[in-house]
Amino acid sequence: MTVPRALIWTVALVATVHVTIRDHTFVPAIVHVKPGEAIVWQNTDQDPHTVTSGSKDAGDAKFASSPLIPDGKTFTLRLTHPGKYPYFCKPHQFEASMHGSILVTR
Ligand SMILES: [Cu+2]
Repeated sequence: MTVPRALIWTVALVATVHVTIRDHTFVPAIVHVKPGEAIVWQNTDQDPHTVTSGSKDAGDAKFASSPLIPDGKTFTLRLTHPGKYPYFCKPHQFEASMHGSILVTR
């Protein structure tokens, strides 16, 4: 079967980066994406986690925080502006492994 070139381009443009949350750890802790690419976190822990912008208690609100993500559920985020976006999990902000970074570059 021949796949039209236009379709291949479409697939490339909606590439998705996956982050797994397991044992209170974002894996991988640092992800690189292009503007607009989807980042999908999947929680595989029994404990709920969040993806919250910033690196401190209150966060910096560069993007809207996820709700608590239950076991087995996902949260999807797209960032359109290049930059470095540190993030953390609100309930476990004092655990080093519950911090991560998103690097958005053109
Ligand atoms: Cu957490």
